[in-house]
Amino acid sequence: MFKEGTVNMKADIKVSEEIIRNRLSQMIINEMCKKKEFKIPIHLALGHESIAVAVSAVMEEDDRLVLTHRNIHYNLARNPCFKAEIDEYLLKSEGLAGGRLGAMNLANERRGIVYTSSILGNNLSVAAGMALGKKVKEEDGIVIVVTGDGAMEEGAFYEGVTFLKTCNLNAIVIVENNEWSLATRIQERRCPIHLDRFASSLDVDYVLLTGNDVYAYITALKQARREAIERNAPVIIEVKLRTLGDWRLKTEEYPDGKFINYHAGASPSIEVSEWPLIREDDSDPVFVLSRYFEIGQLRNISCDMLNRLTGEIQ
Ligand SMILES: Cc1ncc(C[n+]2csc(CCOP(=O)(O)OP(=O)(O)O)c2C)c(N)n1
Ligand SMILES: [Mg+2]
Repeated sequence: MFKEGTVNMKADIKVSEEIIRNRLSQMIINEMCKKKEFKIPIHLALGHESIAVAVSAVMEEDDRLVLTHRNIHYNLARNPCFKAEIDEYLLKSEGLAGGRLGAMNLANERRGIVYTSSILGNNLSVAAGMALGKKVKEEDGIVIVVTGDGAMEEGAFYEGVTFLKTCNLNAIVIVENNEWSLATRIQERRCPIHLDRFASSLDVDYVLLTGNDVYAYITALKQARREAIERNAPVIIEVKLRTLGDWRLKTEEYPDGKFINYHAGASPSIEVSEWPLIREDDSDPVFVLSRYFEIGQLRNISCDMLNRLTGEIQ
C-alpha cells in the first residue's frame, strides 16, 4: 500500500507529470492494439518509463540518442505531440516520420533521436561511429545509446564499447535489463554476463540503476554524462527493470495459467484508467512517484492528462 507522509516537496512535479503522460499514452496505444488498429508490431515499455523520462530530462541540445526496437518510452518522452506518434504507428503521412518508419525503427532527429534500429546490436556500431564523428568535428554533446539484455549478447555490443573506449569517445551505453529476450529468461538462454566486470576489464565506468526512482535516475545520469565528457570515455549504465503487461494463458496443460512475458502487441492484462498504476511496488515507476507527491495530487494530474491525451487524438 502507499505510504502517505513521505512526500519530498523539492522534486519537480513536471517530471512526475511526464511519467504519467508516458504511461497513459502507452495504455491508450495498448487499447488500440487490442482493437487491432495497427498493422505493425508495437513494443510497449510499461515499467520502463523512469529511465526514458530521466534520459530525456538530462539531454542537452547537442546530445544524440540512438534507440532499439523497444523505443516507445523514449519517443514519447522526447515528443510532446501524441497525435504525431499515433499517426506514425498508423503509417499516415501526418505521422512523426511521415508514416515511413513505423514503430521499431522510429527516430525523431529534430528531438535528438537520430537513429533507431530493429536489428539487435546494430545501434551500438552506429552510435560508436557517431561518437567518433562528434570527436573529429569537435562537436559538443554526447551520444546515448540504449539496448537490452538480449541485444547485448550480440558481438556488436562488445565491439562498440571497446571501440568507444579505445578511441577515447564519450558516450553513455544504457542496458535495459528486463531479464527477457522474446520468450526466454536469461537463466534459460545463456550464462550470466557480469556487465560490471566486463566494464572494469576495459577500465570503463559502470553504474547500476534499480528501483525506478526517476529523480534518482536524473541525478545519476547527470553525473554519468559529466564524467563521460570530462574523461572522454564511455560509461555503461545497467538498468534493472520489469516489463509490465505479462499475462497468464489458460490451457488444459496449464489450468492455472502459463506465464506469458510481455514482448510486443497488445497486453490483455492492462487497461487504461484515470489512475494508471499497474503494480504496488518499485517495479512500477508510477508507484514510486508516491514517495514524492501526495496520491490525491498525482491522481488529479493523471485524470486531467487522460482527458488531454484522448482529446489530442480525437
Ligand atoms: C540481430 C537480431 N537477431 C534477432 C532479432 C529478433 N529479436 C527481436 S527482439 C528480440 C529480443 C530482444 O531482447 P532485448 O534486447 O533484451 O530487448 P527486450 O525486448 O527485452 O526489451 C529478438 C531476439 C533481431 N531483431 N535482430
Ligand atoms: Mg530484454
